Amino acid sequence: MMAAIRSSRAVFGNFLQKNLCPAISARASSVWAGVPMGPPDAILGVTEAFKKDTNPKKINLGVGAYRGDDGKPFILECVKKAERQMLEEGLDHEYAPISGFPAFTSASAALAFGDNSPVVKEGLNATTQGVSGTGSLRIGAAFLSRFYACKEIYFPAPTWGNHNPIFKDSGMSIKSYRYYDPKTCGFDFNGAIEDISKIPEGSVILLHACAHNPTGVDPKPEQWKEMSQVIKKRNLYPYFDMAYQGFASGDIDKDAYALRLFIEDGHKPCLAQSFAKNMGLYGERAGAFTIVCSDKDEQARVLSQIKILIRPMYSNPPIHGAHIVSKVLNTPELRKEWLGEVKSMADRIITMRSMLKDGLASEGSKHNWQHITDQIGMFCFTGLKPDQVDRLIKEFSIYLTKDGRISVAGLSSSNVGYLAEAMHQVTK
Ligand code: CBA
Repeated sequence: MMAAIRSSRAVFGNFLQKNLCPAISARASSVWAGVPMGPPDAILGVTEAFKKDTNPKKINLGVGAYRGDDGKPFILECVKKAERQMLEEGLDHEYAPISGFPAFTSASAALAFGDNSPVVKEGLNATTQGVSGTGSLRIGAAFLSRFYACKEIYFPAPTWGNHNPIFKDSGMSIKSYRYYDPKTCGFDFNGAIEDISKIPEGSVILLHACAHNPTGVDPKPEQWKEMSQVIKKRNLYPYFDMAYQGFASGDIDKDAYALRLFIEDGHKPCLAQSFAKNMGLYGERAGAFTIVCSDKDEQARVLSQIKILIRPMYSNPPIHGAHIVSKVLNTPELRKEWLGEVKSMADRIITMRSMLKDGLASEGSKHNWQHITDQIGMFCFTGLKPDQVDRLIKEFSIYLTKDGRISVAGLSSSNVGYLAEAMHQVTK
C-alpha cells in the first residue's frame, strides 16, 4: 500500500515538473505562497475588532445594524408573527425558482415603485430576487457589464465602500461626481449638477434612493427634480440603490420619492433593494433587483438573461427571508404593523441624533454639531478626522469606520452620553 502511494507521488511529482509552468512547480509544496495578506474590510472589519475588545463600555457604531434601546439586535414583531405562521403552514425547503418567489418579487417591486405605478401594473419590471442588497447590486453590475454598451459608472463622492468592488469585479470602470460638501457637512448640489452635466452620454450613474450612505445627506425634492432633468439630458442610465426604504423619513412612500419621480420623468432605471434594514433581516439576505423595461417583450428577454447570469452564480436564492418578506408585505395586518415598526425605528434614530447633539453641548463642546440632526437615515458623517477616530477606538473602545461615520442606529439611551463625552474629549 505505502509503496503504491510512494510511486504515485513520484509519478505526480514528475508530472508537475514536466507540465506546470516554472513558477508553480518551484513552489509546488505551497501552492498559495504568493497570495498576499488582504486588509480587513473597512466596515465589517470594525465588527471583528469590536468583538475582540474586552472593555465593558465598548460600543460598535461601525456596521449599519439597528439595535433596540436595550442595545440588542432587534427582531420586528411582524417578522416574528410571519415566522410563526410559516411554521404552522409547514413550508417546505424546496428550491425557489432561479429568479425567486413571484410573491416576493412582485411585492418588492410594488413597494418600491408604488402599487399604482404603470411599471408594476403593466408588468414592465424585470424583477429577480437577489442575495440581499449586495447580491442584487452585483446581479445588476453583471448584467450591465454583459449587455450595456457603456462600461463606465459614476458614483457620488463618497459612496458606500462596497460599491467600488461590486462594480469593478463585474468589469465596470469607476468614476465619481461631487456629492458631499465637507465645509457644510451637507449636499454639494451645485457641484453635483456641474459634474453630472459633464458625464459622457450613455454612462451609468449610481444614485442612493434615500438615506445616503455614508453621509446621511439626501437631495431635497426640488434638487432631485433638477438632477433627473440633467440626467435625462445627458442620456445617462440611472442605477438606484435602495437599501434604506423607510429609514430616512419613517415613511416608505416618501423614501421612494426619487425613484418614482424618475419613472414619472420617463427614465427606465434599474434598482437594487434590500430588506436587511427595514425588516431587520440582515443575515437572511433578502433583496431584489429590477430593470424597468419598455414593453412586455423586452421584460421577458431581460429577465431570461438575468436568470442565465444567476444560474451559474448561485443557482437560486435563499428562501427563508423571502418567505418572511412576502408574508409581511402581502398580509394586510402584518404590513400595517410593519409600517408602524419602520416608523418607530426611524424615530428612535432621530431621538438618538438629538441626544448626541445635546450631549455634546452639555459636555461643553464649542463645535457646530448641527449636521448630526440635519443628516438622515442610519448614519451620521460626524466630520471626525482619522486620528480622532483612532483615539475613540483606542481610548474609549468606541468603534466606527475610519471616515468618521457612525451608525446612529447602534446608539441607545444608555450609551449615547458616553459617546458624547468621548467625542468631546477627542475634538476639544
Ligand atoms: N447599499 C448600501 C448603500 C448599503 O449601505 C448597504 C449596506 C447595502 C447592502 C447596499 P445588504 O447586502 O446587507 O442588504 O446591504 N451597508 C451597511 O449597512 C452594511 O450592511 C454598512 O454598514 O455600510 C455593509 O454591508 O457594509
